[in-house]
Amino acid sequence: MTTVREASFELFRARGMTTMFGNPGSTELPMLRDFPDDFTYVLGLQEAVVVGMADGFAQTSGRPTVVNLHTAPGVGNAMGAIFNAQANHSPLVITAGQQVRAVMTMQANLTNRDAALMPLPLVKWSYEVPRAEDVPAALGRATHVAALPPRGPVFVSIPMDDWQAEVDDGAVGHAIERSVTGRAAADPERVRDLAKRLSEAKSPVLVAGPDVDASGAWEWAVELAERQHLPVWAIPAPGGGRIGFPEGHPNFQGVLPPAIAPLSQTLEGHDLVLVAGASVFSYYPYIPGPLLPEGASLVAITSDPDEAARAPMGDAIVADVALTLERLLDEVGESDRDEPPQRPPPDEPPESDPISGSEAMRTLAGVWPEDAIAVIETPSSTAAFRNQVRISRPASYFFAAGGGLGYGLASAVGVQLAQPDRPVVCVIGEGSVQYAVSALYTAAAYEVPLTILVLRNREYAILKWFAEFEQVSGAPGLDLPELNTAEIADGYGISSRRVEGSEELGSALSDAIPSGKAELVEVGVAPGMWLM
Ligand SMILES: Cc1ncc(C[n+]2csc(CCOP(=O)(O)OP(=O)(O)O)c2C)c(N)n1
Repeated sequence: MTTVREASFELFRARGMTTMFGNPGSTELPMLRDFPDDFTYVLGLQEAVVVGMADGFAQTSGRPTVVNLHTAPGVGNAMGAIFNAQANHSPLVITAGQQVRAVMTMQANLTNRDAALMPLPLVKWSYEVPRAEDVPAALGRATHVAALPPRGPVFVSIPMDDWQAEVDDGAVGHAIERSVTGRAAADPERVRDLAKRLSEAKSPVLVAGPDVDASGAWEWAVELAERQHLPVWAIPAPGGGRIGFPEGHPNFQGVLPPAIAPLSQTLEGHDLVLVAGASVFSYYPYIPGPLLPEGASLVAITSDPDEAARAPMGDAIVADVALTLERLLDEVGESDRDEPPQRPPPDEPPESDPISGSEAMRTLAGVWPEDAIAVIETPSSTAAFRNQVRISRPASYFFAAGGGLGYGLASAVGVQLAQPDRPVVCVIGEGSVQYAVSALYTAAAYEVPLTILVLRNREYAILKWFAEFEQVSGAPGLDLPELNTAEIADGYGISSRRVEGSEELGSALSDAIPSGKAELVEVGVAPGMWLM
């Protein structure tokens, strides 16, 4: 007879889910007993790190990824990271241990009371299995729900005595064999309408979002822009977990500002705004104004019905972005509109001591390997990174669309684990490092060859910018005078160095990126916001 544990691992194995991220407790040990040799357990030392690593791994591998957390406190620690995973559309199958069934009603120590309520509303589905033998079916269902569009995290609470129970082999066989696919094609009539609107528009513009990349629509977006002579903008940076269009491409114009009034001002002169693979829009801060420029209409293509429904303006087509753009290309020919204007190359930032965030990003751009992947959590230098480095390959940029710090360092470890042959560079503020600092342990222990570039500006720079914007004076807690991240990294077993100036920075990065091991480079930068 087969046990719940054997059947569950068989199900994971059949779906290629053999890398699991976790932090164990006593309630999880029965799941981990005799851990199969063909599985990898990646230990994170705190649950926000566990989920962040799994998020990067799931997005990069494209597969649902198993996470195992320690009953209520483990889930509690993970909540901020689960929030990010939801915003990132990251397919995580999150499991947590639970007390044995016999003592749950008396609420013995470690019982997760109302376990399925706890991660709501951040997960797509949350469940505690009614009978032990149903665990494999619940995990099967969880995997399908996580992977169906819009992808996202799901949660299953599993009492610790369930793993030894025996299953119905026939039923489990069906659960393991099932395939469920969710790439929906758009209504052909709507696609023809859109093609007509696009061809007839005088000055259409394409706005590319993260799901272009996640759905594999990158080449279709490029083809559409080239054929229709479309200028292309990226959605506002805070909501953009991935890049949907090559930022060094001649049609690319830049990153849209994140607030209502300046965003519509930027699109002025366009009569049709085509948004692909994004919500419309993830605005912040609030600067009221018209949602669209005078005379413009908008159409969004998204695989997420909720994104479509909640948009404050425009029409939407709910369907797979890649399939829809591919079909749209069948309907549109070469345009005779003028080619869009070309964005100038990035400015050379003025010299300063310490260097500006822009100069640090320019130095990074100078040593950037063509196939490198960026994981970004450097609030005051994100705009400078986008402008200076101009990532132009798919699946090469990851950012917390939810805005919760702690994603960057953790996710970078997961991205590198899923892509061992591509260089991964995490660019991160010294404040942000602290939210997931123990990811350094996993990077060292699992020999993850990640490069971490820490920008040390001795403050929460972006919050000082917000304080000015919100006309808040006298707020405490915005300075970080002496945080030595390089020494902290040493404590976790990561080789590190502190540098000053672009020359030292360039040479440190040139050593670290191809070194084949985890290295941290900390550079001093001037306080402030760096937009160029
Ligand atoms: C979990 C979480 N807590 C707090 C914040 C608020 N927050 C946004 S940016 C920021 C400062 C980050 O500092 P640092 O990484 O040094 O970057 P800098 O702004 O200096 O570039 C903080 C605290 C957040 N986004 N997420």
